[in-house]
Amino acid sequence: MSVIITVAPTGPIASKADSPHLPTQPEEIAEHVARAHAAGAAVAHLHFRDAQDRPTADLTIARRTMEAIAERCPILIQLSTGVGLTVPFEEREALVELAPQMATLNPCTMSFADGEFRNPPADVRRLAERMRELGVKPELEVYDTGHLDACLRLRDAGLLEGPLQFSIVLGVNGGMSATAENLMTMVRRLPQDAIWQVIAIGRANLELTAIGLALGGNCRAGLEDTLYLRKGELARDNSDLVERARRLATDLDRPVASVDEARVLLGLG
Ligand code: KMH
Ligand code: ZN
Repeated sequence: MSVIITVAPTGPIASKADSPHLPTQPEEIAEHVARAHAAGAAVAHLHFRDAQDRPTADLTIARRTMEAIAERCPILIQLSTGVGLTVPFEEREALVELAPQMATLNPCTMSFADGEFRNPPADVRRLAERMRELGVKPELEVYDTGHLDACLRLRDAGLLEGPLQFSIVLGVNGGMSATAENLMTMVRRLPQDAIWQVIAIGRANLELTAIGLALGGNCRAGLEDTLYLRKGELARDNSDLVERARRLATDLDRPVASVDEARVLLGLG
């Protein structure tokens, strides 16, 4: 089965002080995404920053970034509705009005690093409903087993249509830790027809990405998840991390999906 590689170029947490290579402004992000697409990424998971590099759900910035990417490559767009810890849910959910092919749906409120990541049940249900109306495919970000159960309840309530698409997120302080055992526990609990990828934050990124690929999952690569290519060496570009994911997949004898193949595999029509 082909591997869908998602590039996550920016995220909501790191700053240019953490790595001068982090793209934060529309044109920078578009340049990184274009190089990541050339390296094998079929999906771009996008967070936006304002002029002061703070996480934002500003629709003008989002539109400008999406247009700058579309001018450069045909990569599929997955908007983060997680956005950032300090952004109100009402602003976060408005991003799906831009009708991207995909957007994330975070099913549960949780501690997240030193902050609180608010996803009240009624807000999550409203967002899931709106995504269904707009035909935006939810990418379900699960940080623990209870989050997976919450997604299955949304499905049973008719708010999510299968096959469900999951990101198993490991290594966030507040979610499950980044261990192979936790990954296996989650993979075993997924619905049979689920599409899934591993998102491993920090130093376990490479190992757990490799295990996820070996288990038949897709993968995510990018500076949102790790700023380092290897211990003590900052990744100079998102494409370096995508190249590494591509090598892992190829060495595991799994072809890397093109954008068109990814569109079919993800049921995007
Ligand atoms: N906003 C972060 C706290 C997502 O991309 O939807 C988590 C996040 C998940 O960004
Ligand atoms: Zn994200």
